[in-house]
Amino acid sequence: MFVIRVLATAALATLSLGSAQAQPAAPVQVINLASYSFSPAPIVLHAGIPVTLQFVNRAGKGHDFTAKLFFRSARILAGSVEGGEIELRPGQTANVTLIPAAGRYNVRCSHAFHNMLGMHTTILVQ
Ligand SMILES: [Cu+2]
Repeated sequence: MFVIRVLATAALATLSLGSAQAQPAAPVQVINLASYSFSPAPIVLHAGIPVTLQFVNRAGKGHDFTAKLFFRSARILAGSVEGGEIELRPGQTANVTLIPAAGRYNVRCSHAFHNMLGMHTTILVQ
């Protein structure tokens, strides 16, 4: 029984490796959310180059990454962006792969008072 389980796990691992390799690899840019800041700040990206944004909420409360114009201007390749924002529960991580368009964009957390408390920055795509 143990052997079968090990073989099944190995087969699954091979399958998931295979599908990961089928995707074009994009460099990962980690974006940390904390109470009440984003880092890095500003967020600097290369125009026209695919990138995976990995949003990590390191706080013990919910935050979001709201950048409507940035997401509207970009070409989203993978991941879910609803209404120009990424909502993150405490400790949650979310990935979005996109091709950013050149420009300067505002980012904020839309939760009540968080922007006022300093939770905003800029995305520079150049
Ligand atoms: Cu917030």
